Amino acid sequence: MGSETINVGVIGTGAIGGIHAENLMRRTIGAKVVALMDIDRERAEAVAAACDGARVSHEVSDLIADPDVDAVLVASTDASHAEITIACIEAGKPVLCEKPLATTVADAERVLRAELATGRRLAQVGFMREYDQAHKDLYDLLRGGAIGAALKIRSLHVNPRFVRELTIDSVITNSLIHDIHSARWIMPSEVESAYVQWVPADQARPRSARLADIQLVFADGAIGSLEYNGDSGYGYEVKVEVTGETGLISTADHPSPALRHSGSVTRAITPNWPQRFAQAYIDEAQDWINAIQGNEATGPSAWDGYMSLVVADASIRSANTGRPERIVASEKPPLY
Ligand code: ISE
Repeated sequence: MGSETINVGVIGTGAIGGIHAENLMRRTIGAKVVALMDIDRERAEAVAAACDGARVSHEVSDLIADPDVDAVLVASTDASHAEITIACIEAGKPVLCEKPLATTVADAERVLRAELATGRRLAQVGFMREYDQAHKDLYDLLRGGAIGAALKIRSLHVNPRFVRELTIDSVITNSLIHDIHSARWIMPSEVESAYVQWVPADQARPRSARLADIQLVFADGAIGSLEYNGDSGYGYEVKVEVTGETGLISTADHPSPALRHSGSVTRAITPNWPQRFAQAYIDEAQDWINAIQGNEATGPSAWDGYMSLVVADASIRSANTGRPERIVASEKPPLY
Protein backbone atom coordinates (compact mmCIF):
# COMPACT_ATOMS: atom_id res chain seq x y z
CA MET A 1 0.00 0.00 0.00
CA GLY A 2 2.97 2.31 0.52
CA SER A 3 2.08 5.66 2.09
CA GLU A 4 -1.42 5.85 0.60
CA THR A 5 -4.22 6.79 2.96
CA ILE A 6 -5.91 3.68 4.38
CA ASN A 7 -9.70 3.92 4.11
CA VAL A 8 -11.20 2.26 7.19
CA GLY A 9 -14.69 0.91 7.81
CA VAL A 10 -15.78 0.81 11.47
CA ILE A 11 -18.35 -1.78 12.57
CA GLY A 12 -19.85 -0.93 15.95
CA THR A 13 -20.07 2.74 16.94
CA GLY A 14 -20.60 2.44 20.69
CA ALA A 15 -18.08 3.73 23.25
CA ILE A 16 -14.95 2.01 21.95
CA GLY A 17 -16.03 2.18 18.29
CA GLY A 18 -16.51 5.93 18.60
CA ILE A 19 -13.07 6.31 20.19
CA HIS A 20 -11.43 4.29 17.42
CA ALA A 21 -13.27 6.28 14.72
CA GLU A 22 -12.18 9.60 16.23
CA ASN A 23 -8.60 8.40 16.67
CA LEU A 24 -8.44 7.19 13.07
CA MET A 25 -9.88 10.46 11.77
CA ARG A 26 -8.17 12.99 14.04
CA ARG A 27 -5.09 11.43 15.67
CA THR A 28 -3.70 8.92 13.17
CA ILE A 29 -1.51 9.76 10.17
CA GLY A 30 -2.48 7.95 6.97
CA ALA A 31 -6.01 6.84 7.86
CA LYS A 32 -9.55 7.98 7.05
CA VAL A 33 -12.89 6.58 8.19
CA VAL A 34 -15.02 6.21 5.04
CA ALA A 35 -17.79 3.89 6.23
CA LEU A 36 -19.49 2.92 9.48
CA MET A 37 -22.16 0.46 10.48
CA ASP A 38 -24.11 -0.15 13.68
CA ILE A 39 -27.42 -1.89 14.40
CA ASP A 40 -28.33 1.45 15.96
CA ARG A 41 -28.33 3.48 12.73
CA GLU A 42 -28.76 6.80 14.52
CA ARG A 43 -25.63 6.11 16.56
CA ALA A 44 -23.70 5.29 13.40
CA GLU A 45 -24.95 8.46 11.72
CA ALA A 46 -23.85 10.57 14.70
CA VAL A 47 -20.32 9.16 14.51
CA ALA A 48 -20.33 9.48 10.69
CA ALA A 49 -21.17 13.18 10.99
CA ALA A 50 -17.93 13.61 12.97
CA CYS A 51 -16.05 11.67 10.29
CA ASP A 52 -16.41 14.22 7.48
CA GLY A 53 -19.58 12.56 6.22
CA ALA A 54 -18.43 8.94 6.10
CA ARG A 55 -21.06 6.62 4.64
CA VAL A 56 -23.36 4.60 6.93
CA SER A 57 -23.72 1.05 5.62
CA HIS A 58 -26.96 -0.89 6.13
CA GLU A 59 -25.28 -4.28 6.54
CA VAL A 60 -21.94 -5.57 7.81
CA SER A 61 -21.49 -7.40 4.50
CA ASP A 62 -22.01 -4.14 2.56
CA LEU A 63 -19.27 -2.39 4.50
CA ILE A 64 -16.80 -5.27 4.17
CA ALA A 65 -17.51 -5.61 0.41
CA ASP A 66 -17.30 -1.82 -0.18
CA PRO A 67 -14.42 -1.41 -2.70
CA ASP A 68 -13.56 1.92 -1.06
CA VAL A 69 -12.90 0.20 2.31
CA ASP A 70 -9.29 -1.01 2.61
CA ALA A 71 -9.42 -2.22 6.23
CA VAL A 72 -12.01 -2.87 8.92
CA LEU A 73 -12.17 -2.11 12.64
CA VAL A 74 -14.56 -4.36 14.56
CA ALA A 75 -16.04 -2.86 17.72
CA SER A 76 -19.46 -4.53 17.71
CA THR A 77 -20.85 -6.83 20.41
CA ASP A 78 -18.38 -9.44 21.72
CA ALA A 79 -20.48 -12.34 20.37
CA SER A 80 -20.30 -10.93 16.81
CA HIS A 81 -16.51 -10.47 16.70
CA ALA A 82 -15.52 -13.89 15.34
CA GLU A 83 -18.06 -13.97 12.48
CA ILE A 84 -17.24 -10.45 11.30
CA THR A 85 -13.48 -11.01 11.57
CA ILE A 86 -13.79 -14.18 9.47
CA ALA A 87 -15.76 -12.25 6.83
CA CYS A 88 -13.01 -9.60 6.68
CA ILE A 89 -10.31 -12.26 6.37
CA GLU A 90 -12.22 -14.02 3.60
CA ALA A 91 -12.55 -10.66 1.81
CA GLY A 92 -8.76 -10.25 2.10
CA LYS A 93 -9.10 -7.10 4.23
CA PRO A 94 -6.90 -6.34 7.27
CA VAL A 95 -9.02 -6.27 10.42
CA LEU A 96 -8.45 -4.89 13.91
CA CYS A 97 -10.91 -6.76 16.11
CA GLU A 98 -11.61 -5.41 19.59
CA LYS A 99 -11.14 -7.92 22.40
CA PRO A 100 -12.26 -10.59 22.80
CA LEU A 101 -11.64 -12.19 19.39
CA ALA A 102 -14.55 -14.50 20.18
CA THR A 103 -16.58 -15.60 23.16
CA THR A 104 -15.79 -19.30 22.72
CA VAL A 105 -12.64 -21.29 21.90
CA ALA A 106 -14.47 -22.94 18.99
CA ASP A 107 -15.22 -19.58 17.39
CA ALA A 108 -11.63 -18.43 17.92
CA GLU A 109 -10.46 -21.64 16.20
CA ARG A 110 -12.71 -20.79 13.23
CA VAL A 111 -10.97 -17.42 12.93
CA LEU A 112 -7.58 -19.16 13.03
CA ARG A 113 -8.65 -21.59 10.30
CA ALA A 114 -9.86 -18.74 8.09
CA GLU A 115 -6.57 -16.85 8.51
CA LEU A 116 -4.40 -19.95 8.05
CA ALA A 117 -6.27 -20.66 4.79
CA THR A 118 -5.05 -17.32 3.42
CA GLY A 119 -1.44 -18.03 4.48
CA ARG A 120 -1.03 -14.49 5.83
CA ARG A 121 -1.78 -12.53 9.00
CA LEU A 122 -4.75 -10.21 8.40
CA ALA A 123 -6.21 -10.02 11.91
CA GLN A 124 -4.99 -8.01 14.89
CA VAL A 125 -6.73 -8.17 18.30
CA GLY A 126 -7.35 -5.03 20.37
CA PHE A 127 -5.22 -5.87 23.40
CA MET A 128 -4.16 -2.22 23.61
CA ARG A 129 -2.15 -2.59 26.83
CA GLU A 130 0.79 -3.69 24.62
CA TYR A 131 0.82 -0.01 23.51
CA ASP A 132 0.61 1.44 27.06
CA GLN A 133 3.93 3.07 28.03
CA ALA A 134 3.87 1.77 31.62
CA HIS A 135 3.35 -1.82 30.38
CA LYS A 136 6.01 -1.44 27.64
CA ASP A 137 8.55 -0.12 30.18
CA LEU A 138 7.95 -3.11 32.47
CA TYR A 139 8.14 -5.51 29.51
CA ASP A 140 11.43 -4.02 28.26
CA LEU A 141 13.04 -4.12 31.75
CA LEU A 142 11.98 -7.73 32.33
CA ARG A 143 12.94 -9.00 28.89
CA GLY A 144 16.22 -7.06 29.18
CA GLY A 145 17.15 -9.23 32.18
CA ALA A 146 16.88 -6.54 34.87
CA ILE A 147 15.61 -8.97 37.53
CA GLY A 148 16.63 -12.35 36.18
CA ALA A 149 14.03 -15.02 35.53
CA ALA A 150 10.42 -14.00 36.20
CA LEU A 151 8.97 -15.93 39.15
CA LYS A 152 5.53 -14.33 39.56
CA ILE A 153 3.26 -11.82 37.81
CA ARG A 154 0.59 -9.97 39.74
CA SER A 155 -1.98 -7.74 38.03
CA LEU A 156 -4.70 -5.56 39.48
CA HIS A 157 -7.54 -4.47 37.19
CA VAL A 158 -9.99 -2.08 38.84
CA ASN A 159 -13.24 -0.88 37.30
CA PRO A 160 -15.10 2.02 38.95
CA ARG A 161 -18.64 0.70 39.30
CA PHE A 162 -20.39 -2.64 39.18
CA VAL A 163 -22.50 -3.65 36.19
CA ARG A 164 -25.23 -5.82 37.72
CA GLU A 165 -25.46 -8.23 34.78
CA LEU A 166 -21.79 -9.24 34.99
CA THR A 167 -21.19 -12.88 35.89
CA ILE A 168 -17.89 -14.64 36.54
CA ASP A 169 -18.12 -15.89 32.91
CA SER A 170 -18.48 -12.41 31.36
CA VAL A 171 -15.94 -10.86 33.75
CA ILE A 172 -13.43 -13.45 32.51
CA THR A 173 -14.20 -13.15 28.76
CA ASN A 174 -14.76 -9.38 28.65
CA SER A 175 -12.50 -7.90 31.35
CA LEU A 176 -9.95 -10.37 32.71
CA ILE A 177 -9.22 -11.31 29.08
CA HIS A 178 -6.96 -8.21 29.04
CA ASP A 179 -5.01 -9.43 32.09
CA ILE A 180 -4.76 -12.94 30.65
CA HIS A 181 -3.24 -11.51 27.47
CA SER A 182 -0.88 -9.24 29.42
CA ALA A 183 0.32 -12.22 31.47
CA ARG A 184 0.90 -14.27 28.31
CA TRP A 185 2.67 -11.33 26.59
CA ILE A 186 4.89 -10.35 29.54
CA MET A 187 5.85 -13.78 30.91
CA PRO A 188 8.32 -15.84 28.82
CA SER A 189 6.47 -19.17 28.91
CA GLU A 190 2.91 -20.29 28.17
CA VAL A 191 0.15 -20.68 30.76
CA GLU A 192 -0.35 -24.30 31.84
CA SER A 193 -3.23 -24.07 34.34
CA ALA A 194 -5.77 -21.66 35.80
CA TYR A 195 -7.66 -21.59 39.10
CA VAL A 196 -10.50 -19.13 39.69
CA GLN A 197 -12.04 -17.76 42.86
CA TRP A 198 -14.52 -14.89 43.08
CA VAL A 199 -16.73 -12.85 45.39
CA PRO A 200 -20.35 -12.61 44.22
CA ALA A 201 -21.86 -9.13 43.98
CA ASP A 202 -25.08 -10.56 45.37
CA GLN A 203 -25.24 -13.71 47.51
CA ALA A 204 -28.61 -14.44 45.92
CA ARG A 205 -26.84 -14.57 42.52
CA PRO A 206 -23.80 -16.75 43.20
CA ARG A 207 -22.53 -16.44 39.63
CA SER A 208 -22.42 -12.62 39.86
CA ALA A 209 -18.88 -11.41 40.35
CA ARG A 210 -17.74 -8.14 41.83
CA LEU A 211 -14.22 -9.37 42.58
CA ALA A 212 -12.40 -12.27 40.87
CA ASP A 213 -8.93 -13.76 40.97
CA ILE A 214 -7.26 -16.11 38.48
CA GLN A 215 -4.23 -18.03 39.78
CA LEU A 216 -1.98 -19.12 36.91
CA VAL A 217 0.88 -21.63 36.63
CA PHE A 218 3.25 -21.18 33.66
CA ALA A 219 5.17 -23.88 31.78
CA ASP A 220 8.51 -22.70 33.27
CA GLY A 221 7.16 -22.98 36.83
CA ALA A 222 6.43 -19.28 37.32
CA ILE A 223 3.07 -18.35 38.81
CA GLY A 224 0.57 -15.54 38.44
CA SER A 225 -2.33 -13.82 40.19
CA LEU A 226 -4.74 -11.72 38.13
CA GLU A 227 -7.17 -9.75 40.30
CA TYR A 228 -10.25 -7.96 38.95
CA ASN A 229 -12.33 -5.59 41.05
CA GLY A 230 -15.54 -4.58 39.25
CA ASP A 231 -16.77 -2.13 41.85
CA SER A 232 -13.87 -0.07 43.21
CA GLY A 233 -15.97 2.97 44.05
CA TYR A 234 -12.87 5.17 43.53
CA GLY A 235 -11.89 5.04 39.87
CA TYR A 236 -10.12 2.96 37.23
CA GLU A 237 -6.66 1.45 37.62
CA VAL A 238 -4.53 -1.23 35.99
CA LYS A 239 -1.23 -2.23 37.63
CA VAL A 240 1.22 -5.04 36.92
CA GLU A 241 4.11 -6.29 39.07
CA VAL A 242 6.65 -8.99 38.26
CA THR A 243 8.87 -10.59 40.89
CA GLY A 244 12.13 -11.96 39.51
CA GLU A 245 15.15 -13.81 40.86
CA THR A 246 16.97 -10.57 41.68
CA GLY A 247 14.29 -7.91 42.00
CA LEU A 248 10.78 -6.66 41.34
CA ILE A 249 9.35 -4.46 38.57
CA SER A 250 6.09 -2.50 38.95
CA THR A 251 4.28 -0.51 36.29
CA ALA A 252 4.48 3.26 36.88
CA ASP A 253 1.32 4.86 38.20
CA HIS A 254 -0.63 6.73 35.53
CA PRO A 255 0.83 10.27 35.49
CA SER A 256 -1.29 12.80 37.33
CA PRO A 257 -0.14 15.89 39.25
CA ALA A 258 0.10 15.82 43.06
CA LEU A 259 -2.20 18.47 44.54
CA ARG A 260 -1.10 19.84 47.94
CA HIS A 261 -4.00 21.69 49.51
CA SER A 262 -5.65 22.11 52.93
CA GLY A 263 -3.14 19.91 54.68
CA SER A 264 -3.24 16.96 52.31
CA VAL A 265 -1.68 15.67 49.10
CA THR A 266 -4.01 14.16 46.51
CA ARG A 267 -3.48 12.71 43.05
CA ALA A 268 -6.28 12.08 40.57
CA ILE A 269 -7.04 8.53 39.45
CA THR A 270 -8.52 8.10 35.97
CA PRO A 271 -12.32 7.71 36.04
CA ASN A 272 -12.41 4.85 33.52
CA TRP A 273 -10.63 2.94 30.73
CA PRO A 274 -11.02 5.60 27.93
CA GLN A 275 -9.00 8.07 29.98
CA ARG A 276 -6.47 5.56 31.34
CA PHE A 277 -5.65 4.13 27.91
CA ALA A 278 -6.31 7.16 25.67
CA GLN A 279 -2.73 7.26 24.32
CA ALA A 280 -2.49 3.47 24.03
CA TYR A 281 -5.56 3.40 21.72
CA ILE A 282 -3.98 6.12 19.54
CA ASP A 283 -0.65 4.28 19.32
CA GLU A 284 -2.43 1.00 18.60
CA ALA A 285 -4.32 2.62 15.68
CA GLN A 286 -1.17 4.23 14.27
CA ASP A 287 0.78 0.97 14.49
CA TRP A 288 -2.08 -0.87 12.72
CA ILE A 289 -2.25 1.71 9.90
CA ASN A 290 1.55 1.76 9.48
CA ALA A 291 1.58 -2.04 9.25
CA ILE A 292 -1.16 -2.06 6.60
CA GLN A 293 0.73 0.54 4.56
CA GLY A 294 3.81 -1.68 4.80
CA ASN A 295 1.86 -4.84 3.94
CA GLU A 296 3.00 -6.24 7.28
CA ALA A 297 1.28 -7.68 10.34
CA THR A 298 1.75 -6.23 13.82
CA GLY A 299 0.48 -6.36 17.38
CA PRO A 300 -1.49 -9.14 19.09
CA SER A 301 -2.44 -11.80 16.54
CA ALA A 302 -5.42 -14.09 16.08
CA TRP A 303 -3.26 -16.71 17.83
CA ASP A 304 -3.04 -14.40 20.87
CA GLY A 305 -6.80 -13.92 20.64
CA TYR A 306 -7.29 -17.71 20.50
CA MET A 307 -4.88 -18.42 23.38
CA SER A 308 -6.52 -15.78 25.58
CA LEU A 309 -9.83 -17.60 24.99
CA VAL A 310 -8.17 -20.97 25.78
CA VAL A 311 -6.99 -19.60 29.16
CA ALA A 312 -10.39 -17.95 29.72
CA ASP A 313 -12.09 -21.28 28.95
CA ALA A 314 -9.90 -23.10 31.49
CA SER A 315 -10.69 -20.33 33.99
CA ILE A 316 -14.43 -20.75 33.47
CA ARG A 317 -14.05 -24.55 33.83
CA SER A 318 -12.23 -23.89 37.11
CA ALA A 319 -15.08 -21.65 38.24
CA ASN A 320 -17.41 -24.56 37.53
CA THR A 321 -15.33 -27.32 39.14
CA GLY A 322 -13.70 -25.37 41.97
CA ARG A 323 -10.34 -26.91 41.01
CA PRO A 324 -7.33 -25.74 38.94
CA GLU A 325 -7.89 -26.62 35.27
CA ARG A 326 -5.20 -27.35 32.69
CA ILE A 327 -4.89 -25.41 29.44
CA VAL A 328 -5.90 -27.43 26.38
CA ALA A 329 -4.54 -25.68 23.24
CA SER A 330 -3.73 -26.59 19.63
CA GLU A 331 -0.15 -26.66 18.33
CA LYS A 332 1.01 -23.11 17.47
CA PRO A 333 1.03 -22.80 13.63
CA PRO A 334 4.26 -21.50 12.01
CA LEU A 335 2.36 -18.44 10.74
CA TYR A 336 2.46 -17.06 14.30
C1 ISE B 1 -13.88 -3.04 28.75
O1 ISE B 1 -14.49 -3.66 27.62
C2 ISE B 1 -12.42 -2.85 28.48
O2 ISE B 1 -11.87 -3.32 27.51
C3 ISE B 1 -11.66 -2.23 29.59
O3 ISE B 1 -10.28 -2.11 29.24
C4 ISE B 1 -11.82 -3.09 30.83
O4 ISE B 1 -11.17 -2.46 31.92
C5 ISE B 1 -13.30 -3.28 31.16
O5 ISE B 1 -13.41 -4.12 32.29
C6 ISE B 1 -14.02 -3.91 29.98
O6 ISE B 1 -15.39 -4.04 30.28
